[in-house]
Amino acid sequence: MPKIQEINPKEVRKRGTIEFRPIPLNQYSKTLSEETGNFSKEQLLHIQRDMFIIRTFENMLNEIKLRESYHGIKYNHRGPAHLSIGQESEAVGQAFLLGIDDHIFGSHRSHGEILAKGLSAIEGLDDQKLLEIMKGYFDGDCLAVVEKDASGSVKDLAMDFLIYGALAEIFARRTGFNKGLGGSMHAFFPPFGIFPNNAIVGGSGDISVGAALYKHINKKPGIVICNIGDASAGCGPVWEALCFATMDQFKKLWDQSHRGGLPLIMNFVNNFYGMGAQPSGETMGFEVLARLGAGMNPDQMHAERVDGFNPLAVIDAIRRKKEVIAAGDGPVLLDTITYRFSGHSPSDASAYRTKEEVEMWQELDPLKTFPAELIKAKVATQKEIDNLQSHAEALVLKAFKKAADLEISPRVDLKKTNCLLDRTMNSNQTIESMDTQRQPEVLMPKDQNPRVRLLAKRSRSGLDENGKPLSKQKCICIRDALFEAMLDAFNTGPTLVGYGEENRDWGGAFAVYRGLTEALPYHRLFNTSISEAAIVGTAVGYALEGGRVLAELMYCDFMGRAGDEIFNQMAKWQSMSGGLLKMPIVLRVSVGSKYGAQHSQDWTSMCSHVPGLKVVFPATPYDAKGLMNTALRGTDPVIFFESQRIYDQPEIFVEGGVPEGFYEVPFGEPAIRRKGGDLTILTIGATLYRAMDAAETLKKDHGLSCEVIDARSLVPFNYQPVIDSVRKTHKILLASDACERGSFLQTMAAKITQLAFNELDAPPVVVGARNWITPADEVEDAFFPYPVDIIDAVHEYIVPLAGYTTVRPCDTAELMRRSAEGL
Ligand SMILES: Cc1ncc(C[n+]2csc(CCOP(=O)(O)OP(=O)(O)O)c2C)c(N)n1
Ligand SMILES: [Mg+2]
Repeated sequence: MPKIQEINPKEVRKRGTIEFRPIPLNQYSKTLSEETGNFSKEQLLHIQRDMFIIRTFENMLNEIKLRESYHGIKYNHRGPAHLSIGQESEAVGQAFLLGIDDHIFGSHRSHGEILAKGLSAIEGLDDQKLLEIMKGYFDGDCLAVVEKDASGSVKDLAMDFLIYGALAEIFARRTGFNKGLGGSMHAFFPPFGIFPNNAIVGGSGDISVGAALYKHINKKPGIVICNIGDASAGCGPVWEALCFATMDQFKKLWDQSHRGGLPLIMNFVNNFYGMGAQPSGETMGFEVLARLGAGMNPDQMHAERVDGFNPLAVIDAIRRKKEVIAAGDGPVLLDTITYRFSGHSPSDASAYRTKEEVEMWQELDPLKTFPAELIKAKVATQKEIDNLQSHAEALVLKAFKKAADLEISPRVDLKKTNCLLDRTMNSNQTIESMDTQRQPEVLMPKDQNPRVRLLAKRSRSGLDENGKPLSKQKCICIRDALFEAMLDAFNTGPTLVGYGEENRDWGGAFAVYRGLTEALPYHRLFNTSISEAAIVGTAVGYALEGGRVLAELMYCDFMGRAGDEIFNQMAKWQSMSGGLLKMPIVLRVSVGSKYGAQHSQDWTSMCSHVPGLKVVFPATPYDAKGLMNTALRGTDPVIFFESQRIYDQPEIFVEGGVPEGFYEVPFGEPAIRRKGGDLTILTIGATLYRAMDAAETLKKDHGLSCEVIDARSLVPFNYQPVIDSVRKTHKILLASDACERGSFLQTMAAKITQLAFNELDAPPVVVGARNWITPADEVEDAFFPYPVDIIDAVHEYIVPLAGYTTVRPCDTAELMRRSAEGL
């Protein structure tokens, strides 16, 4: 809570009521004839043309899914096709006023939005810009296919390009918009302002907020529209997105030049159904979706319901909402009603609705009513309408013929070494500043920062000149090392923003951010709502737009709240874009201690399991700073694990301690912390220090010389130094604080066995935490691996220690019992 805003009991205890304003429903009432003065004939015909193109495109996919043939050409499309037949006017109306700086994010049902936005972009761009975009996109791969038999204008070519690029993507072709790696539910094309569509219901909710945040903070032109379905209103992350998007601070606390609401339209594409369930009337209680805006902020998010069956009503709404946003009063919420005539997917038996209901809506089908209006208003003749229809059919057929042909549109070859997915799972770049045109905004030079001044008095090493440990209070420790790296990055990259819970004022729950509040304006470091999903989801949107984020989830255990955002969004968009997009997000998570079962688990294995994330876990101040420096200059999503047990750990391994200046520790390289020849101990995270103690005891009491290796990084990981060590010791034990079952150590143990089987005298042995909940701090030594557990395991499984008796039962019978009982 910022001190400048006091909570006055007199105010908050006052009697009163909240007044809500009426929420407008379908207020647009003009006829097309009344609008003819506001639109040119050409514009009105383009609206009709675009609706025909989308309908024809979707009908073609429907034919293929149902009959495996279109215009006599056989084709089996194995992937999904969630069609938007019936919803065309909504998409076309929305796109009408948008330029390429206006970015749309969508759902599994976004083919129509892609085409509508693309067609609108083509209309708005000049030939030179269009050619530049098409030639520059994936080296002109997609253009090359459509260019071959092009006749007509550049805009005609661009329309072929758009329809073919989208279809080739749906058919998983290398020439598609995302190299075929996105597919029907994820296709997108950023140069036209078409941003990722999402197969996770409501997935675009928080991502769009992050995109709008990027525009707001970095003063980029345009607005963001989040197109999500009515059923997504039941998704937690969508609520979190609404909370995050409407935070008071944007309008109350951020400095004048950044004050104002986010440039965002949360547009619920309301077709009144999920797959088959009805949000209004069955699965939600809002009755009218637009009501949701009422609770979010005093502006009620300017919510209203709009008739999406009338493209002109949608255009009118977008025009008015753009004005609200331009005045700094965003975000806004639209409940745009529409109806899908097609099933949810082609396998839909329509068991959940009546034929009569579908027919009622079909009577109002905009593809019949709009042309009738055009004719009635004497804007077009029947012949002109028919020509538009045949033009749409010719365009779609032409694109289909090319996209269905494997010679013309091959698939990516994923079977060769260093294939496209090998190359796009990570972007592996180092980019210091994501925007070289601008200087980072900071409130004071680094050397005047109060924490920097305090740290200047501390020892950079944890050891004195005689190698004796110094008092921790006198040394730079892990939390300080992290702070130094972050401060440096905030002074280097202008787009870098840091946020999470209690990051500002409080200084971060573990004092890592202390000193940053003074150094950074609100729009670069801020507290968020307790919305873990939105913290990560907005970071994804911010990064997709071209920025860099340092996000924090206070405890590792809270990752569960942001599961989709971490595992499906942050991890996957780089490769799902065919390598087009980057995801420079550093997500800090700390493994807790002392706070019991829901605050102390190490979930490194989950993160390492999901392809697309880099995962590091420093255990020393030198590495904390060096790895954070690397992470904050990289272009890949990094889960940056920290351990609360060692935030106050000084540097005891690296001579000279933590360097004052900038340096990087490369990802993937384990560090040897103690040399030895009899046994290798490989650790992850804070367990390092207990392994060092165990190594000392093994040497002193049993004459066993241990080589201790600190993994530092889980993904990527270079096994070479470990294999080299095993070649010497022929034995290895692996230890970490993660629960033993399914721990990443098991993967490492299996890999080491596979890579160095002939070198091993004993099986690699994993010592992790027990497969229990984490008990209270007072008894947690029964849970986490301690030196005694390491020594017991050495004795029991690797090399019998003369005169030693196992302290805690861990023999094979005990391990078999645990496993049989699920422990
Ligand atoms: C998180 C999640 N839950 C469930 C699904 C399965 N699913 C796909 S679409 C859908 C219904 C979505 O309805 P709505 O958001 O209204 O969009 P519409 O399909 O009507 O366009 C469901 C349940 C999913 N893809 N993601
Ligand atoms: Mg729906």
